[in-house]
Amino acid sequence: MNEDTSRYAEEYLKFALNKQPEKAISLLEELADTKKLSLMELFDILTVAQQQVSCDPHGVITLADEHYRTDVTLKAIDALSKKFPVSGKKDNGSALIANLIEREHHTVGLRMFAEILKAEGWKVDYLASPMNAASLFKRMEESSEKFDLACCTVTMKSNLEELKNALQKLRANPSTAESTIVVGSPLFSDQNLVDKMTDQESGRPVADFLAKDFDDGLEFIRSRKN
Ligand code: B12
Repeated sequence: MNEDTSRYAEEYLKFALNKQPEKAISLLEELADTKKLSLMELFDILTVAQQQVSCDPHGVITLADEHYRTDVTLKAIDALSKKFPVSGKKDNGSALIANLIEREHHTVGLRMFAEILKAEGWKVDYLASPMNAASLFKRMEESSEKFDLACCTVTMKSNLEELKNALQKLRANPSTAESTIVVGSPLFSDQNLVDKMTDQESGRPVADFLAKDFDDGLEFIRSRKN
């Protein structure tokens, strides 16, 4: 993380903490206009800020505060995405961006990555609300759409086993059987956890790529298109 990213994240968070969402969002919009920051750079600022929304040395932050700040971030993602139109970009294919784990409520990373892919020219089907994976697979079967790419996320260590099961089902589903599968998670900075993401019977990785951050994921996806 560079110095500017952490400084802007601090400024953004100060507004979000003081319940001034308009100022928080304008700050980022101005950075896009005046400093010509890219969508990825702006999302890096939001990521750093978001990772601190529950830091509380005095023990006074409530769950309501955490939800409020996350809500400001979701509004900021919306506002910034509108500033980066997709028109003129090549058509990369169709991508399913889904949360496969019902007990996984951390979805901000997935939301940002959906916008990054749209800006790259992907047609995105975004289903990030925590839901029963069986409902998602049923919906996919009914739509009979075939996805070129499927991306999902996980944050809680305790959800890794469930994710492995869900990914096996994703591989078996006609809509995603041929898809490139990418899973993003802060947990994948830990190589031990990456190593655990293999199918025990076949010994093969459960996804085509495990990304520790957006850059990592996007680089892999771009490399598959070239
Ligand atoms: C906001 C937040 C919440 C919100 C989530 C709201 C929402 N709509 O997402 C709420 C309040 C619901 C919540 C609840 C809980 N949370 Co919480 N939460 C956070 C917090 C503060 C920020 C998470 C976030 O939004 N990050 C912003 C995103 C953009 O960052 P990111 O996910 O790290 O994404 C980066 C990479 O991982 C990767 N990436 C992520 N997804 C994807 C997807 C793709 C495709 C790609 C390519 C890349 C990618 O790229 C991103 C950028 O480089 C973190 C603190 C932290 N330090 O992370 C705790 C944290 C994640 N929560 C934690 C915990 C423990 C909980 C609760 C159990 C608390 C409780 N006692 O109830 C519950 C569990 C809820 C559940 N069942 O899932 C722990 C997780 C520990 C762990 N890993 O097991 C953390 C780390 C806090 C802590 N320090 O203990 N939480």
